[in-house]
Amino acid sequence: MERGFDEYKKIIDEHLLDFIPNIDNKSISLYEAMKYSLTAGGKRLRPVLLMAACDFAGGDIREALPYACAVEYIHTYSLIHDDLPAMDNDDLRRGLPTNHKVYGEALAILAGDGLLTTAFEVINKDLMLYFDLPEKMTKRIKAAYEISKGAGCRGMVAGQVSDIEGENNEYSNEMLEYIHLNKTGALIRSAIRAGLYLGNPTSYMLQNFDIYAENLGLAYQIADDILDEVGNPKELGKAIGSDKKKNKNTYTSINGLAAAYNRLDQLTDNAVEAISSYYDNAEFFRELVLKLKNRRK
Ligand code: GRG
Repeated sequence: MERGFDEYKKIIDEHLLDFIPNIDNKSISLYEAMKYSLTAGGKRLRPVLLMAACDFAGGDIREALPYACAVEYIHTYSLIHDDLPAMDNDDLRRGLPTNHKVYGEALAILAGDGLLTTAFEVINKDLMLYFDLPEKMTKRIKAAYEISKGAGCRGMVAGQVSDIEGENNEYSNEMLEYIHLNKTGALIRSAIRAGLYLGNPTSYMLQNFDIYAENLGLAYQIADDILDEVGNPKELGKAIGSDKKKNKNTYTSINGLAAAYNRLDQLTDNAVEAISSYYDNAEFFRELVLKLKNRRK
């Protein structure tokens, strides 16, 4: 596989709005609020992972594009809702005022709803193109299932509920990992599995990448916890210390900063090890997890 992160990201950035359906002019504020958060920047980690996994498994990334964009719609909805006063009540995201600060709470809720439902509209529309091609249809149904499972009440939504309920309660490390694996890890895992299914994965490959994804998801969240303590607000595009202010359970609040760095190293090593049998063929995934360990935003 020869493409790098920036090449996949460029494709996503160029096509992210292409799959948003025409919204009646009478509801144009909905389109504007959805577009505001979609185009506010962002690393595009999940759609890039989906495309890279599809490439890795021998698929055609042009066919993966609607699924990759759908995953970014779901991620963006989750950020809009997470920032709402009823959840984390944040003013800044990706260096810009949060969606509800610009459009008001009601429209921000609806923009999130719009993005979430559009994700599945896009996926279903794509599925309908393959009625007569059962093999391609099967891959797509598996990808669609992975995405809906990761986003839903056995994935991201479940993790978010436990995260919110944990404010002002002290959690065990086991509970904290459950939250991380679901709130942050589930959609990352779904993106990777969906991408693999859109190619031609072996069951061995699916297993190896599950271990990779799980470790990457946990590592990503622990890096986020560390950044919330020691990050640079300018680089992060948001204030630091917000977890502490809300009495949130984080890896650093429970175990301290040094233990968090150790755990991050350990998880990164586990992820690298999970894909080591592919040697240079999995270089993209190895480099990515190492790069994310040292991320500053
Ligand atoms: C509202 C159901 C629901 C879920 C929200 C994603 C999420 C769940 C909450 C965000 C809280 C948070 C800061 C989690 C830490 C890890 C994370 C998901 C960070 C944001 O994702 P990035 O780093 O952001 O991929 P960009 O802006 O690059 O897309």
